Amino acid sequence: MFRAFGKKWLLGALFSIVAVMGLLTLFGSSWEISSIQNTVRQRFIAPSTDFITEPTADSEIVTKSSTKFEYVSQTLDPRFPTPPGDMGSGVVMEVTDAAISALVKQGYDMQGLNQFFSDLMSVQRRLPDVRDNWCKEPGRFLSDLPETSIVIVFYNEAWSVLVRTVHSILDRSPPNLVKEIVLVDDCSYLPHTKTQLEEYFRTFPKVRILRAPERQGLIRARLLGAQNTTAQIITFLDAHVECTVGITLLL
Ligand SMILES: [Mn+2]
Repeated sequence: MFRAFGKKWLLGALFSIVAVMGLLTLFGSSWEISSIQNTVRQRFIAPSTDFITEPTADSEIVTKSSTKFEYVSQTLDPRFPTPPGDMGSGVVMEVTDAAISALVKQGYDMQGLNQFFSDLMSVQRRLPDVRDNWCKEPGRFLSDLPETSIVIVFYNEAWSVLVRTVHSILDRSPPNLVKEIVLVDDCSYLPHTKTQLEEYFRTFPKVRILRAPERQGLIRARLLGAQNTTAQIITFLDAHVECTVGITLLL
């Protein structure tokens, strides 16, 4: 009896220590994250729309001794209404239709996010420039940055989320810095990750799709991708991110 109690107590104490350590890690790491990232995250989570500002100019030219890159904000076609999610805004829609709410639920269950709303947004939507002024100052980049191979592992990722990830990289990175994007399929079974994905990116010479022969798990799949890269620098990205000017947003 006493022994059992003692074990439980020990177990409880251990759990408490682990929990406290977990909390410390959580808060510690979030404090360590730069204020820029926090601001970005807050801005994107906050329902307020004050961050949605029109780009001051259609493009910004970054000139360095060996690098010249133009950040282009995609402009909207005035003939059409502003698409949902434009400039990083959230999709606002009251779902009253039973069929739609079933689809929303299905997307949540499958992906853990509102896939239905994601699918409503453009895969090349506009994003605001959320860089801190310090980051925008000239001379922040090295003039001779090396090119990188980007490895993205996906497993049954939603179509719009995965495709938006790739577009955002290609659309907002200096082309000479992105040597290739290696998409590693960790044995997905959703059909859109197969032929449809291959055909979609067939005209994108930098995008390659690598299929793991059997389920690897995230880290092994990343290593598989890494072994199949050609640049000296490898960048690992999740399959559900969106790159905006000078920064990657974790969605
Ligand atoms: Mn992630």
